[in-house]
Amino acid sequence: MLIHVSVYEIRETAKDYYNNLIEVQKHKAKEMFPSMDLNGDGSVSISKYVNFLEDKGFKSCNNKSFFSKLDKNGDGVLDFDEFISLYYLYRSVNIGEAVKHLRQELTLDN
Ligand SMILES: [Ca+2]
Repeated sequence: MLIHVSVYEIRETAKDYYNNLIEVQKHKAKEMFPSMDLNGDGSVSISKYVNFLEDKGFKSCNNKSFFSKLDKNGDGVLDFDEFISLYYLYRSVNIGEAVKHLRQELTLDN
């Protein structure tokens, strides 16, 4: 059975996921954001994003297309809200599946 997961659905799921986290886990998410936001300007640029994911071994999603998908308002950086989607994918046991679906969607877009 093929379940198509759009970026929109991932964002919505990620939001619910985050809202349902206990405080300790929310704190962890808030701690992870500055680890990507190295100059502390409150946002994550494409280069910070790519370096971070490469560092963590996520080679399949450290590219500009994937970044653009997460960058909801299209301003070229990820703010904390947009970062939540990435955090969700990062924490999800189904990250492999999610990435596969996103890649399919990227292919369709092109
Ligand atoms: Ca943005």
